[in-house]
Amino acid sequence: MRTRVAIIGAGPAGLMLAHLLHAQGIDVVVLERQTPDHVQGRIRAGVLERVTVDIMTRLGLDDRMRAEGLVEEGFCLADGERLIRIDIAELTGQTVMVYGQTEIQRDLVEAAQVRGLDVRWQIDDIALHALDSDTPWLTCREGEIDWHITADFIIGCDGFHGVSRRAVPASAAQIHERVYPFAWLGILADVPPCHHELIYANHSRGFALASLRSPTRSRYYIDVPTDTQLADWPEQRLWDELAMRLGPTVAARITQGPALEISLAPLRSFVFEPMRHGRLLLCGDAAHIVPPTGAKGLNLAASDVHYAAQALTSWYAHNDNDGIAHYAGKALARVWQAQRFSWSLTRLVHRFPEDGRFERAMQLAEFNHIAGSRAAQMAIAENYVGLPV
Ligand code: FAS
Ligand code: PHB
Repeated sequence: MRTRVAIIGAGPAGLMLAHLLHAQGIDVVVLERQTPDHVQGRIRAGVLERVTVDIMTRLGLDDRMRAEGLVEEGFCLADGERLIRIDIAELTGQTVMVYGQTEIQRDLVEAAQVRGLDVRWQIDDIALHALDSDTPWLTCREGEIDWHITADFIIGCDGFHGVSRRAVPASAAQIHERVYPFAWLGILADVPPCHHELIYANHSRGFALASLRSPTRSRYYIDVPTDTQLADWPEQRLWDELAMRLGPTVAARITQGPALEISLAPLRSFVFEPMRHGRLLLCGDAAHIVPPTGAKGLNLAASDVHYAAQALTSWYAHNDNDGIAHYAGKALARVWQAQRFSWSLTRLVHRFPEDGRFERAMQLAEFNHIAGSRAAQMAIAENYVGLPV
């Protein structure tokens, strides 16, 4: 089989890129290990930067997002009882959109079927070959059929546990990693949110996040030790802990309800370089992971896709190799900015077990600085809405 661009992974990165290239008349095939239901059932991100909203709009897939999504003009940092509001709209002229990754995934998968994108599900044993030639190829199995697929480019959009990154020779690879000493325990429930904006709370008992999906659906997180088991946290214990960490004023507005989903997510900062090896480009979690504190994961996948689509489109339209040659540099520059912001916000709103009195005093001083400085609030706001692509 011959195609122009073979994309591994039908998560948000893979499908956004496939749609963008398909819209340019570029032949793509998407190879996904899971079923559509499995991919659509994952509960992950919820805050969209402009780069992600713009891609969905360019694809003509923004109707439901605009109808059901919530435009957020600010968010809050809570230091004990004190709420510090970051007015992102006033400070940057921009907003973020609360619209679940599950919904984005559904919009992308449904449109792929309607628009006739070649997406293959339940594909096994993908192996990549000849990445540093002009005709890279891969082998894989679809049920009983063994495929040999030749392409001009292979795009690794297969997430942190995928195969693409591992196809880059170790001699050419560099890994930067920080694993955090806590995980996020998240609950999704069909109850009205306790606040119309997100609240990131740093409490003596630990971190808590009050987030939302709609006026009737809420998403909450607390941090827990990495060896935590879900069985350790019956729902009532989670609601009680949330109330303590968010403080009495906010707690009084929490509506409890049965969980639609409860999950644990480890926290890590991870960057793999290079994001291009020959004719293999890496996008999204396949190349980098951020702690979810900055809400950057999905949005970084979108910015990689933005640069990759631009590079591939000009390659096919103008035989211009410049975009491809500069893809890794451009994407990585924005990745490192988001890594810095996610790491610094994680440091601000979490209590690290190794922290002593001095580190805690530094957190308090940082909160005081933010509370009193427009410049400090501006720095947080411009990173939260997303730096320009
Ligand atoms: P994805 O992981 O979404 O998609 C990769 C796809 O490749 C998957 O469908 C997978 O099945 C497929 N694949 C893997 N290996 C394959 C193989 N060998 N062959 C074929 N297909 C293969 N971000 C936030 O901003 N806020 C959050 O709250 C948040 N919560 C998260 C919670 C969890 C548990 C996780 C894991 C991530 C969370 N993120 C969050 C980050 C998340 O949003 C990711 O950044 C986003 O899903 C990245 O999208 P992709 O790069 O497309 O990777
Ligand atoms: C979420 O709503 O799932 C969410 C929001 C903001 C974050 C992380 C997760 O920083």
